[in-house]
This record gives sequence, C-alpha cells and structure tokens, in this order.
Amino acid sequence: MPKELVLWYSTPAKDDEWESKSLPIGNSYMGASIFGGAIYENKHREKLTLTEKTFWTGGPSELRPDYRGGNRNEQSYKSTKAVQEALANGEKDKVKELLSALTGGGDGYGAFQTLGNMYFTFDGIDETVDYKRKLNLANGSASVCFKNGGEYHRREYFASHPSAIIASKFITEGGTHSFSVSMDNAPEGAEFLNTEGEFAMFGKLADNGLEYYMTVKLHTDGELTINPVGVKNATKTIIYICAATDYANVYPNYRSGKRPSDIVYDRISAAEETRYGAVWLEHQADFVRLIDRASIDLGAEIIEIPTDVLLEKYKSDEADKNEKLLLEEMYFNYGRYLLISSSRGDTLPANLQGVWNNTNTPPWSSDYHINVNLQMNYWPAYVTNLAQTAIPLIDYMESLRAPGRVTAAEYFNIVSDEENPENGWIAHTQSTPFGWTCPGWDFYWGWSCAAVAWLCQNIWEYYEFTGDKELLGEKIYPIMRESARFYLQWLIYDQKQDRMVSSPSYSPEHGPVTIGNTYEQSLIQQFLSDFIEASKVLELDEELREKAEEIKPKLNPYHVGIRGQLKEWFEEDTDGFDTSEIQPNHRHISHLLGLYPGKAISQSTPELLRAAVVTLNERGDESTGWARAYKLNLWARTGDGNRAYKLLNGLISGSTFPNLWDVHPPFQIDGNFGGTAGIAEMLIQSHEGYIHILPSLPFAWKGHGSFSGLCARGGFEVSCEWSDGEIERIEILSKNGGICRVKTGDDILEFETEAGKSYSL
Ligand code: FUC
Repeated sequence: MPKELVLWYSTPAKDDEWESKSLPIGNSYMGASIFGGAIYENKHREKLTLTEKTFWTGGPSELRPDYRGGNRNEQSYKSTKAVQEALANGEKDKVKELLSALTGGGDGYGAFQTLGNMYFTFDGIDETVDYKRKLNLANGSASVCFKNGGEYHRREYFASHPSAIIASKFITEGGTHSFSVSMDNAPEGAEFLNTEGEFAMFGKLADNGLEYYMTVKLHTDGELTINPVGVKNATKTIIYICAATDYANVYPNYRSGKRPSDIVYDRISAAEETRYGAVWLEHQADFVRLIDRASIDLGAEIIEIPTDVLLEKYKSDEADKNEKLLLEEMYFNYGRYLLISSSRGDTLPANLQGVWNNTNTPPWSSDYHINVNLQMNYWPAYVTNLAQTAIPLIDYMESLRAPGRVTAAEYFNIVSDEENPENGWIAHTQSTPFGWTCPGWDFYWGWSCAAVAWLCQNIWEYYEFTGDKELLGEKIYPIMRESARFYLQWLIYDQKQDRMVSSPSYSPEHGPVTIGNTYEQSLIQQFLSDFIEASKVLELDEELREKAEEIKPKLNPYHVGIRGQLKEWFEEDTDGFDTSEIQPNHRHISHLLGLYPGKAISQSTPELLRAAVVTLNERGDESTGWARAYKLNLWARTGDGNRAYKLLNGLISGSTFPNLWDVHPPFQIDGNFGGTAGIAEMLIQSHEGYIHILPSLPFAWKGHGSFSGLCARGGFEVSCEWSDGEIERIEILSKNGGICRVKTGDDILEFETEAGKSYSL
C-alpha cells in the first residue's frame, strides 16, 4: 500500500504567490490553483485561479484572414538550398545573410489564457486557528481547514477527470458560513450572468473569436443569494465549476462547432444528478487507480512538517535523513500527480505550465516547446506506469501533420499532393494548438529540424513499454512513417564530412550554425532505428524501411573531441570554427540525447560513454530547472548514482518553489516531470535490451527501500526491495509474455514468460 503523501502548509498563499505557493488540481481539461484564503478588505477570501486548456488566443481569426501557422513564404526552400550551398562552400557571411529567410512569422502565435481568479468572500471569519492547506497526492484532492472561534471550517476541492468538472464542498461545524462569489482578471469583454445558485461567465475572445463558457453552481443547505451570487447561513455547500470552449484541434479552422454552454451544462447536470458523494467516489477510483500503479519507498517515515518548512530545511542542508527521503519520495509522486492532472483524455497535451496559468501573457506563451520541453513532460509517462497520459501527446502530433506538410513544402520543398498525400511533415522549436509548425521568428532559436524526430521517440516508446500493437498501427506508426519520409528526403550528402547530413543545423539555442550537428544527426538516427523497428513489427513499408536502413549508418553522429568530450558540432576543434557563441555551461546539452532518452550511448559503448561524462562534467551541475532534471537523467544513465543524486538535490534545493513546482525561473513544469523520470531512471532502466534494476542507486538511498509498478520496455512491470544496497526481492509481471532479461549486479538472467504471470526472483 503506497504511503499517503500530502503537501501541506500552515499558511495560505498570498495574492501574488500563484506560482510559488498555490496548490494545483486538474482534470486535464481544466486546472485550478488553490490559495487557501487570505484576509482581503477585512474579510476572509478564498481564491482560485482557473484555466481551461484550450483557452488560447492566436490561430485563425477574422482579424487574420491570411493565417497560415506562421509560414510566410511559399518559396523559402530556395533560401534553405542557398544556405546549404553557402555552408558547404564555407561562405559564412552569406549564410548569416540568408538565415533571416529561414524564419516564420509571429502573427497569430497567441498564448494560453487564464479564465481569471474566482473569489469566495466570507462573512464572519475573523481568524484561522489551526490552519492547514493540503494537497493530497494519494487521492487527488486539496483541502483547507481551520477554526474560527467555536466554528470548524473545511473546504475540499478536486478535479474529476471522468466528470470533467471541478467540485468542491464547504463544510462548517459549530456554526455556519456565508460567502459571495466574484471574479477578477477575467477575459476582456467577458459577460456575467447571476442567477440563483449560479455564477456564469461567457464570451468570445477578441483575438480569435474563440467562444467560451464557464459556470459555477452552488447547492447549499443555507439560503442562496443572487446579487451577489452566494450563500448565507449554510453548514454545507457544494460547488461545481465547469468551463469549455469551442476549440477543436482540427486543421485549418480549429473549431468544434459545438456550443461551449452545451458542453458545460451537460457535464454539470450529469454531476448534479450523480451527486457530490458519487462524483467524489468516481474521481477517487479513477485517480487512485492511476497514482497507485507505481510507488517508491526510499525508507522515509511520514512526519508532521509543513512542506515549505521541509523544503527550506532541505535547501539549507538542515534536513535529517528521513526528511530528505520524504521530500524525494514526494517529489517523485508529485510529478506523477501533475501528469495525471494535466494530460489525459481528448484534449491538448500538458503545456509549459501543465494546465495551470494565472495570466494572459505567460512566459513563452505557455506553449508547446519541442526542442526539449514537451518531450521532457512525457519522460515519466511510461516508466512510472502512466502510459495513457501520453495519448494527448500522440493526438497532438497527429494534429501537427497537416499544417506540418505546409512547412515541409515551403521551407524544404517536400511536397504532399494527391499522388503522395502524406509525403512529409515537420515542425520546429515551438508550436501552438493552432498548427504552428514553421521555424521561429528568429533562426537562432527557432530552427529545429530534429524536433519531430525527437517527439517520435516519445511516442515510439509507448509501444516499446506497452507492446500495444493496435495503437502503434492506428495512431503512432502513421506519424512515424510520414516523419521518415520527411527525413529521408531532407538529408543530403556532404562531401567534406562524408556523411548524410541535416543542413543547416542548429543545436538548440547554442553555438554556430553548422552542417550536421550532433543534436540533429543523433536524433534522426535514433528515429530511423525506431522507424525501422516499427515497420518490422507491423510488417509494412518494406521499401521505405530499406531506404532508412541504408541511410541510418551514414549519419555517423558521434565524434569525440580533443578534450575527450562528445562533440556538439562536427566542426568543433577544427581551425576556423566559430566559438564566439559557445557557452561552456549552456543549459541545453543536446548532443547527449543519444545517452538519454536515446539508446546509442550506453554501457555497451564505453568510449562514447566516457566522452559523454567528460561533456557532462564540462557543462557543470548548476542550471535552470529543466536542465538540472535533464542532467539527472543523463547521470542516471551513466550509472553514477551519487552524481545523479547530486543533481536531484540541486533540482529540489535550487529549482523548486514551496508548492514543489519547478523553477526555470519562472515556473515551468518540465523540470517536475524530468525530475520524476530521473528518479525512476536511477531505480530501473531498460534501454539496453534487458531490465537493469537499481542501475544508479545512490549511497543516500542504500539503506532499505523498495519500488513497485515501475515499467520496463517489453511490457514488464517491476517491483523490487533492497537492503544495504543489495536486492532482496524482485517481482516481474509480464503483461504480454515473451522473453524477459534482467540484470542484477553483473549477471543477466533470461527466461520465458507468460502473459499475465508474475515472476519472483
Ligand atoms: C527552451 C529553453 C528555454 C525555455 C523555453 C520554454 O527553448 O531554451 O530555456 O525553457 O524552452
């Protein structure tokens, strides 16, 4: 039975502490951040910041009749060709001059919006004694409770995925509660409708005409008030919140044609009919089923300490062993909690802030960055037994194919037509819910030809971990096949390098523009490996596979430099190589993707592994949130558990807010997900054709610990217990049957399994 891990605080979050202290709940469609009630104009006021994941500006609009996902010139491919030639001829000035053509527009990019802040302003609450604000990771709920004189107040909140609503119950014992509902930071031009027991907000976004509707319904044993909407003298009030838009991820219009109010009232009425208790039980069953699938126990005992105090102790190195382990266990499960809460069902994937947002101008638009961030969001999905959280990612990639064909045609002259309708798609560094696939508006961060190859790795792993051939055939493979067509047409032969190359290439946000950098070569090579495998599994596309088999070895991505480092650029260490833009500690470490999440650099390639370690040491351990998480995974793959642990320490101490959200800064959720994946990667790996148990167990975790339900490629679910660093028990559930290989210590054990059977070792 997993531990009941709870984040808790003895104070509310202040108005301006959304990113650092509010507590997130979400059902993937909607998010709410709970502040817990502060005194405002002499009254106790609960604050909730609300979001709906599809509530975005940008995209097609009457204001932008020419919207084309940022693609701005049908003949940009001519510039691409010219840059390729200039690069091959070493004409650096010409390259610089031409690069501005390899950019996209910015008009209509848009941003993730907030629905605003909802307030419940109470009468008669003068004090909050014995105050506790909690986020229960075990059952997916938040709560606030305190005493006010002789009254006991408790408010509970949860976001139900099956009901697609946010529900709350306010209870008062020894007295009553009276409150009114209001909002601020609502969308500009929003209209409000107050009726008995209901507060509704609706409108159209001025930018793109996106329609939205949100309503808050109250059921109480007290009296309902209308102006303002609220309740009086109640001991119990039930609140349902639901919001929807008319967005649909369908190119090129991106509208569903459905009325958001219909969606909202269908959901709310269903919940009203089911009643609160049953909605809660349904949510419980749904949430617990997922969160309980995997757990880790590093040996910590639960102690009574507020999470912000615990974090402070951890940061100042005053935490004792138990406190440290407790926070690490919590960090692991928090990542899983956030993924369950922000990525399920028929909606968009988790964005840079998951599904939470308090502003209409969030950093990087809170978009889908695909030169590391979106990929990292899904790193914990498979290994921590939450494969279905990746479905929104797969669907999102599918939705980018149609607009991505436009970008492939315009910038690469890879054209889909009636004869070849799926001839290749591509996307670059950043994307939106409205099919934004062009390069960014500045080449130096915006060009990222390998982004799609990298994303394909994420979705191919769905099959590797689950063995779900049906989903592979239906959803994953078609995306991979069209991506393969793109890359096989895009790569060109470079005489000087005697390789097939991606050119021009740009290592994410770092260094000079070159031919065939390690980032692009390695990701495309890994992708071709995966594509070959996928086409074999499905016995499809022999011709395309043969082409991939022929090209794959010619990419030759990895090269060791004079310091023993793994080179980021092929031309590195040669005369005339432009080092002016190189930052030794740059946060991106894109040339090590073959080590993690890729498979090309591993224990079985010791020379490359050594070079990767040199590179990791050169880059250093300090960085932004996601970059620390990135290096944690990389170190875990090297087998150096203590160093991986150091990175985990740095991530928690240096890049974590009191609500345990990751700090880039600002808040960016990728680091949470990367951190969770990294912890799993220290405990189990399966990228070398066998399951490696405790591959990177740090000294700090050696005592006594266990994990259960972590997943390995091949469809295996693994549990393990250890003492003094020695494995005491392993249990492997084979979901699909087949051969199981397990490495413990130096030996690899191999045995045949039957589907559905567990094996104890
Ligand atoms: C990548 C990073 C930035 C930031 C942004 C959202 O491009 O280089 O640091 O995380 O994504």
